[in-house]
Amino acid sequence: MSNVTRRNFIKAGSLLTAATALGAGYSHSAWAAKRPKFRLKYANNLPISHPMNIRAKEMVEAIAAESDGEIEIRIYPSSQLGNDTDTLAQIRSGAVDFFMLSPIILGSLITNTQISGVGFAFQNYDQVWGAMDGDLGAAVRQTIEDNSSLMAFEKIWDNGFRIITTSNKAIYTPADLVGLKLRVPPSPLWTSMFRGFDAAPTTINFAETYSALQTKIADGQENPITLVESAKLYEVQKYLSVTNHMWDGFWFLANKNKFKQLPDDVQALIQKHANQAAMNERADLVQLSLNIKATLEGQGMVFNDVDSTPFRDKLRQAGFYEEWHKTFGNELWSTLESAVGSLS
Ligand code: X2X
Repeated sequence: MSNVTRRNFIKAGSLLTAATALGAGYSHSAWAAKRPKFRLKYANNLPISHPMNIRAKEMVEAIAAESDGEIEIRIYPSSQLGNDTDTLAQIRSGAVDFFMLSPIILGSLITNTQISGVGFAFQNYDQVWGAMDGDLGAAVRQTIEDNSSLMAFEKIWDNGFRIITTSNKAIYTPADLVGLKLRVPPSPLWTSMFRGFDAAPTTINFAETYSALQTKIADGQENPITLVESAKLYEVQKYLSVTNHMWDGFWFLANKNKFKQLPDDVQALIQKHANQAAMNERADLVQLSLNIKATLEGQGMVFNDVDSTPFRDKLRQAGFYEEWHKTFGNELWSTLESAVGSLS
């Protein structure tokens, strides 16, 4: 793509359809002028500079190119169509065709999707991908398809291991979480986990998180380090405590009926490129995480490492693992434990 460079694109402020962007700069102008046969809408809540949106742009461009301009997917990043709660309603109704959403937020609709977010379960990416590309991911995708108007594509995208930032103190031990006004995404598991630490979790959609931190509605939040940078949370947060308390991903969700009404070859083409983009984004996030500490320290953030053992012990004493083992059931819980070891 000659003239539509990554920099011009990011300056654009919103992601255009592949056809429009490519029409502006791509050599195959013949099909770019063609009227697409399938015009689809894809929403997500991340900044356009996040690797997830960079790879999503490549994905829609590849789909447009390989379909000779017949498939146009317009991307709406940064919650442009509404916050996660609103957009979840839109994809359920079919007003939006695709939506990238954390399995833990999806848990507000389908409880068992939250299994991948159990606190301190995953210790490393070998465990994550062994589970999410294996039996646990398959079980969660099946429960999504069986219990909603949605379906999830095979490869989950990576959000990363979540850490805690605050404006007022470093977090070293569970005692530091007591009474902390902590923003969490809308999900029963998130609230339950931080109540287990006697924190004061407050449910706020990501779209409203920066302003909530700026106005001190919340003193802290928890997100992967790459999002602290891409969402510029360092502007309103001072301390970054490397808790790695949860791994989180993003399911590429489709409205099941609308997607299955597309011709089989169109479905296959979209899934091929979406799954490939997920694999590329996973690699991007690992690379990005290597140098991001220096970047954030350069922005004035103060880092500290954390020993996770006391945090896991506290959750155990609070009955968190017991509660969610009961909620998810023995079969799903043992699928998780077969990937990460015993949590009880
Ligand atoms: O809302 C969040 O914190 C985010 C962006 O990480 C998710 O979508 C779960």
